[in-house]
Amino acid sequence: MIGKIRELLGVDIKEEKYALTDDPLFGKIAKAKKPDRWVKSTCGYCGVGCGLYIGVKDGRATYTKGDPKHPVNIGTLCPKGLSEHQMLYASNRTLRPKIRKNGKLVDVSWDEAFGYTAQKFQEIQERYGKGALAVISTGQLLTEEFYALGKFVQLGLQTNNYDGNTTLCMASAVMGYKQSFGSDGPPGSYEDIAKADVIFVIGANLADNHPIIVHHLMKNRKDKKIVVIDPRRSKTSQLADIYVPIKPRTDLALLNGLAYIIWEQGWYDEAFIKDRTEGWREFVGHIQNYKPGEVAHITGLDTKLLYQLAKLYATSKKSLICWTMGINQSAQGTDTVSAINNLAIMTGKIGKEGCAPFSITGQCNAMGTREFGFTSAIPGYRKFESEKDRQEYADLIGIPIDRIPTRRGYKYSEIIDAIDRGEIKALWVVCTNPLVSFPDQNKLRRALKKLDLLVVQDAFMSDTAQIADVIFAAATWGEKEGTYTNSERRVNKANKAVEPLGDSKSDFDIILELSEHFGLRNLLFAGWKEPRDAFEEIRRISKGRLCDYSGMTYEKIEALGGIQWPCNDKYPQGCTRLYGENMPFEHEDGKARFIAADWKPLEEPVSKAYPVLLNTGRTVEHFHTRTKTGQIAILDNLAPEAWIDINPKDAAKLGVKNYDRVTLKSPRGKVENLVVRVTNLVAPGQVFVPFHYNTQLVNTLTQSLFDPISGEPNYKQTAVQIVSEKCPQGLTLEEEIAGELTMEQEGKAQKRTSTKEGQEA
Ligand SMILES: Nc1nc2c(c(=O)[nH]1)N[C@H]1C(S)=C(S)[C@@H](COP(=O)(O)OP(=O)(O)OC[C@H]3O[C@@H](n4cnc5c(=O)[nH]c(N)nc54)[C@H](O)[C@@H]3O)O[C@H]1N2
Ligand SMILES: Nc1nc2c(c(=O)[nH]1)N[C@H]1C(S)=C(S)[C@@H](COP(=O)(O)OP(=O)(O)OC[C@H]3O[C@@H](n4cnc5c(=O)[nH]c(N)nc54)[C@H](O)[C@@H]3O)O[C@H]1N2
Ligand code: SF4
Ligand SMILES: [Mo]
Repeated sequence: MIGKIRELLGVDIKEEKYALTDDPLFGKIAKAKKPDRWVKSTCGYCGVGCGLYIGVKDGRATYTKGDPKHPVNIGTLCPKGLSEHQMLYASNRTLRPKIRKNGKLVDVSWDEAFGYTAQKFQEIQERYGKGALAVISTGQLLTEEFYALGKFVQLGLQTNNYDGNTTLCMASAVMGYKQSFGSDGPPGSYEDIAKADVIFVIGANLADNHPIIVHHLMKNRKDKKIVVIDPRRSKTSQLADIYVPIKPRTDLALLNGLAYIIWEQGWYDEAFIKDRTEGWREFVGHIQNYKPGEVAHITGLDTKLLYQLAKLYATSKKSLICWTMGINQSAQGTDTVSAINNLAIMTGKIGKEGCAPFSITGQCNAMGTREFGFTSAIPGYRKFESEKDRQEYADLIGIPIDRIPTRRGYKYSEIIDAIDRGEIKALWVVCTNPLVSFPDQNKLRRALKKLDLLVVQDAFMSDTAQIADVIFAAATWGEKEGTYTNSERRVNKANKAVEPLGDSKSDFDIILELSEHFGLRNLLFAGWKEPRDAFEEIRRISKGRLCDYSGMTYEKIEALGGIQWPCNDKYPQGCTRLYGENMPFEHEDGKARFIAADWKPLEEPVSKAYPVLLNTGRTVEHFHTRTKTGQIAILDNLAPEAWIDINPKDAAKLGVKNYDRVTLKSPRGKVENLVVRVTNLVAPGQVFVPFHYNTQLVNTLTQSLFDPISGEPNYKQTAVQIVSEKCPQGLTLEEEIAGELTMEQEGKAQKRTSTKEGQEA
């Protein structure tokens, strides 16, 4: 039996990876693995920010366990956290730097890798201009590394064509917060999730992707109402009191509609609106277009439900809205985020216990790059456009102001377009794997072929590393030190438990040593030896800013189990929530803004050729492009390949059952060999496929369609066709939708007038 279980779990007893407690070998293995020491650290996967201990035996990481004293997770971890130490020893780690010679990647010394790269970067920049070099980074380095990288790229290499995978992820939340409140920065805390009376979870599948937040969600469960708004019956929706099966990407209409009802019923907070906001009058004019009948039509929801939701949110004492990619990853992401903020400020549900418009972050340090990464802002939430901000920062670090760019350069997708046009010639990719994660893969791959030089800095032989000209072999989590900021602005300490594997180096050391080859180390990093030196500069340059670290030290962070910024003389222990009574909003006048934005239908709606809407996302076992989780047997064996969720009605039409294989096609490409899962979790006409797998690369299908403000891709809605062996012609369009499309095409679509029915509710 145990042998069988081992076989099923892919257990290799020789590697002493797993043993079951009733296994006779268990005692022996447990003893052999018993750590010599435990190193306190923080999980390096997602933005929840769980505290943990890494067990080390003979210089190898052998265990991970939750820190019972850490306020985020109180000893618990999700499956990825629990197996995190195994990630370090995957066979796909990059162990030494490499250069492509005669078409093959060969090991070289660090000196050669740095020397070659520096020479190439310089040649390209001299010949084509500074901006011909672009850099794409990540949300997964340590804050000290982000800060070093940002300084090096913006001030040293002097290219502002610098962005990160966070533009695929959190950019809409960032820009939405900026529009509404004058600055980035999630105002809430996990404590608010625990204490709220009502929680709206919109476009977020916490149960799979932020599992430990679910502990906070479940606190005081019987006294709270949970509403999950998602076109798909996600695992999280199964925890809800009210599940709201919204039509894909109609959230902005829903939120405007809820605002209308709250206004109509007088459920708003007049004093808060008067004292702390701007733009109310215009906003009230705007929402007149979102009467319940119209909104019911757009969203597919019943008007009674709309009234119920508006009432719940506005009239409960403590109401919180949290969201993630179902909102951000949309061509209307930024405005939808602001629409969430509108609801919070019209009801005064911000800056108070249990209240917040709360963007949950994705990667372990998506926040750190927002604070000090120098991509979309000058470190410390300063603006490129503001001369005052530029001067202040230049003075603080002692460099001439003219080194600081006066505007942000190209965003991620604009960088790819500029490569395609031949304008950008060299690309340095740090800690991200576009060859799986970026939309419209065929276009991306075409563009990358035009580069003169591709440098990839990765801890694993990612798909992108495999096509690189130069590889910088990076150390990863557990092998290096610094801080991560989690979703609730909590700065946590991550520590080094073991030495970098092989000849790999921490990203911090890579950046500092590379800067020497440009003669820039003294200008940018004078006296810096270790991450702590960067942290000390961060404390100094953030003093007085919203993301104030001045009151933090490494030691204090560890002692308190993380510290939520701002942390300074006023908030020596950190600050639980932003924008309370004594904290003005960050616009010049201290007030929040109502943002009047209109919902728009899909740019690429379903059609006769592509009658099904594809939704993409995640599963609990895997992290993104699987470089970290693909070789951890206990995770990978549970989800070894991509599947497609299909509604029983559509499955019947296609003549497919569970475990059959189908092909998906979009105007941009096709994905074959997807395993069918027939399920009511998706509605008819909609399918869901995880995006993790390079073997069934779903981003071949997704569009080059981006939010105009944030630049975030519209990953969640793609019109596709499904074909199966039995049904090679694929599905036909639902009659009702087909009818509507024809009407619209013929210009006969009538604007529906709203009905009065909802007002009875
Ligand atoms: N296991 C695991 N955990 C992770 C990650 C991982 O790769 N694996 N990645 C981390 C990162 S970087 C991120 S960004 C987060 C992402 O965490 P989530 O945002 O929770 O992840 P997704 O699965 O991409 O999408 C969330 C939900 O949006 C819904 N959705 C799709 N379209 C719409 C729509 O039009 N409206 C609404 N309201 N909802 C919609 C989807 O059905 C899905 O349930 O997870 C983090 N945690
Ligand atoms: N269709 C679709 N596509 C999506 C999404 C979706 O929902 N649907 N979600 C998007 C989102 S939210 C995100 S965040 C992106 C994520 O997309 P990516 O950023 O491409 O995904 P990761 O696999 O996390 O890539 C991180 C890379 O860094 C490497 N790495 C790990 N640790 C270190 C380290 O310490 N140093 C260095 N230098 N490298 C390291 C890993 O091996 C890996 O290659 O995907 C996006 N793509
Ligand atoms: S919830 Fe996130 S931070 Fe916590 S253990 Fe899991 S992956 Fe790590
Ligand atoms: Mo993300």
